[in-house]
Amino acid sequence: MSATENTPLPKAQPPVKFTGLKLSAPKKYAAGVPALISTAKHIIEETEPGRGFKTLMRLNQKKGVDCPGCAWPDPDDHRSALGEYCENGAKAIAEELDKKRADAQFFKQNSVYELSLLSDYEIGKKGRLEEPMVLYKGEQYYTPISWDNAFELIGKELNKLNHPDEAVFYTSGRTSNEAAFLYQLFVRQFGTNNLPDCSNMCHESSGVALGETTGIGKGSVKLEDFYETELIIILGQNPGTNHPRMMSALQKAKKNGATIISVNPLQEAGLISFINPQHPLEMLGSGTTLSDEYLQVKINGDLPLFKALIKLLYEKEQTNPGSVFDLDFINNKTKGYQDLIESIKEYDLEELAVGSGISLSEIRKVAEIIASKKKIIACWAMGLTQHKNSVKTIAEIVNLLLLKGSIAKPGAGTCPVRGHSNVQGDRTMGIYEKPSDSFLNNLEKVFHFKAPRKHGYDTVDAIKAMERGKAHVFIGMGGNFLSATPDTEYTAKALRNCRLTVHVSTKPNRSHFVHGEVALILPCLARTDKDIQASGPQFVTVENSMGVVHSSEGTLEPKSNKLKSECAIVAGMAKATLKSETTVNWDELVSNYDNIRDVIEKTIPGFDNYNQRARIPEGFYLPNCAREGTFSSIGGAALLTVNDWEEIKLESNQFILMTIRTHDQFNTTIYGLHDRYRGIYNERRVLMMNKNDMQKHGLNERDNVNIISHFNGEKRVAERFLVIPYNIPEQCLATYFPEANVLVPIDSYADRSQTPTSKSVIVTVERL
Ligand SMILES: Nc1nc2c(c(=O)[nH]1)N[C@H]1C(S)=C(S)[C@@H](COP(=O)(O)OP(=O)(O)OC[C@H]3O[C@@H](n4cnc5c(=O)[nH]c(N)nc54)[C@H](O)[C@@H]3O)O[C@H]1N2
Ligand SMILES: Nc1nc2c(c(=O)[nH]1)N[C@H]1C(S)=C(S)[C@@H](COP(=O)(O)OP(=O)(O)OC[C@H]3O[C@@H](n4cnc5c(=O)[nH]c(N)nc54)[C@H](O)[C@@H]3O)O[C@H]1N2
Ligand SMILES: [Mo]
Repeated sequence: MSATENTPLPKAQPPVKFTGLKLSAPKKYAAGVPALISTAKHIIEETEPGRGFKTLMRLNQKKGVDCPGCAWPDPDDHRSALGEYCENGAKAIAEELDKKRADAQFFKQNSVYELSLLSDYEIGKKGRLEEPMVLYKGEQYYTPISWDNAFELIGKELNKLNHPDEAVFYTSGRTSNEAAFLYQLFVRQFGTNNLPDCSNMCHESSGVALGETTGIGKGSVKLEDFYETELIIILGQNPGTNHPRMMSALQKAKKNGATIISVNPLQEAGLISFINPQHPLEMLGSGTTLSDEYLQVKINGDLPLFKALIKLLYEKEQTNPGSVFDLDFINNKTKGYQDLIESIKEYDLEELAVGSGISLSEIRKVAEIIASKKKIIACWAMGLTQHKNSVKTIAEIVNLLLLKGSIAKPGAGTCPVRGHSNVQGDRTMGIYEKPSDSFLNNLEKVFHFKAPRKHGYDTVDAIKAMERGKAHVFIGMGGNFLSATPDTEYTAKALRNCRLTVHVSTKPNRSHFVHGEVALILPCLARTDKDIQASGPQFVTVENSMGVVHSSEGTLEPKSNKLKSECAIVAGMAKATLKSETTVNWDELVSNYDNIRDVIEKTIPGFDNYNQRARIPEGFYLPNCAREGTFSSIGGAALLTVNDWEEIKLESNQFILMTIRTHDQFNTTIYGLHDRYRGIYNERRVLMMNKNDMQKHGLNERDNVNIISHFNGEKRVAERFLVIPYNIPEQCLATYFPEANVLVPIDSYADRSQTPTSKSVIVTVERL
């Protein structure tokens, strides 16, 4: 059926429907029996349980399959015989093994507009994609297309462009090293560095801050460091939900005597205490208390908090030089001490305390703890990276670690906890819009072509380019670009402006329904699926949050014979686009992934004997100049930096809003409707608000409100949320991603990393 004049545009935002909110008291511990029950429920309801449980047992085992959930590392030594998995890893697996099929019949029965009326939860439950689908210009229904025709269509559209820079090639962080390497090679042979990725919205601020201060845009710790550290500071991270396997590392640290300080506007259950569901005896008790100190900062209060801590530590150091700071380390391994101290002196402790939302006496107490410790690890995630001043905040945390000599020694260092299971590996493989010259030089040497040198678009710039008609083709290697990016309606317009949008996906998502003139969905094998190429079964490699590269091999028979691996899909696109112009034998590379690893070894430092070491069951560590203490890439010394602080000024009716994850989602994939640890059930459209603020604004529990964001005189509205009283600092609000992304202005991003400010949106609330 063709589109008529009256066909409405598919919806970019999920429908506004309430699903039946239930509330209970927030939990005081993570995991325990409810986690086991939830694990079993997801496996039994969504998979054929034989396949589901078999996969769980192999999860994160040596030579097993890497969990497609988060990027937390696996223990080098002892791994649980029950499978190294967690409740949310089980949900991720259940998604991949989904019994249901989003097949040609499904797309025939539902127009794109109809599909766009479903909630994200409903879309995600439609099952795995089966075969390539196309939506031709003016049509309302996706129909099947052969792989060859799909590749040809892509090649034709790409070659029609006036310049390769008119295409955008996005990557989400599940893509394996092998597929990522091939993808960037294809894109650079095509002639552009337009390689935005999910990292731009995630840990980009960490990468920028760490790269400049420690010489490497990655963390410096190993998992073993957790077992011998004296102090762990966890900021802006909710590990009970988003990195549940981190919980056992925290528990072990605690048992070995470490102190834990949590910094978070919410009292997250997983930071309070933990009952290990893999230890039956523990299930009877009350668990391990984790945080010794809990600093419930205001949203974005971390920078003034760390300034205050550094100021207090300096004052104490003055009374007894050498007792607090590591002077040897400062003198031999850092630059910038005097400037940092001079700048810290300018700040007033009372003002910093007010800015942080923590009383000065509490800050003093924490400073005393830090003063006495020599081995400190700082962990953080999105609560730090998604603000305007994120790069400065993270650099300030590095300042504290450097002053304490808490880097480049056992039990100490930086730990940005990564999100997607291979987001770090993708960057190592060259998925980066600002590649270094040395990376491009190597690529040119190995593959004999002229690589583009002009830096490409990151995520925010890519959206703007499409919106302004400067880019006409969008290709997404995984991910859900429309729903993950800021400013949903603006991004929808950007995608609709394209001549062609292509998504390489495992499951349907909203980005398939808000499309360019022509749209393709290319279904790929998932992590758990068996991947057979010309030379036989293949494994892939990934890099975890701590720089360990290891293998992952799916063993389950794919449910459709029309799925291709991501590597094969890249090769198909590359051949159809580059034709005789390419210097790469794509078929040979894909026939045996050892061939891909051979060329990676030639191109990227640190991958010597890649094929041999990829077969070491526990994997191998990549070089890390911050861990090794050479700081070689920045001239041999780490940098202490001056990071000025300016408070975000709110008017009396304004709030600062953070957009966070529930316990039942993986980014834009919604597993269920509960946020169990926070005691919020069966509803995602909730707005967590301090009781005093509710009173002040005359709001009652479950009142219906619109949330309105204010930026540069522009207004954006997220319609109809239910207000609930919650333990959150005054003038701070929380709600869920992706429903609230419509509020995040495209022009509001972190200085220097361009990460959208998803955790600090200035809003007002309007009662309906
Ligand atoms: N099950 C599951 N696992 C996941 C994901 C998932 O969606 N589901 N996503 C993956 C990905 S891609 C990522 S990046 C990670 C995300 O992992 P997290 O960063 O833990 O995810 P968020 O839900 O965004 O939580 C941010 C936390 O920061 C706090 N916070 C917000 N603003 C501030 C602030 O200004 N200061 C401080 N100190 N704290 C603040 C919030 O209260 C919340 O606890 O998880 C990964 N793992
Ligand atoms: N407001 C707000 N916005 C945010 C955030 C926030 O905290 N608040 N967090 C940001 C962060 S940290 C991130 S990382 C981004 C995430 O952004 P994305 O990575 O773009 O989004 P995901 O939801 O992880 O992508 C899910 C889709 O990936 C596909 N998929 C799953 N597995 C595979 C696979 O193995 N291969 C392929 N090819 N496809 C697969 C499925 O089709 C699924 O629909 O969102 C960002 N957006
Ligand atoms: Mo992320």
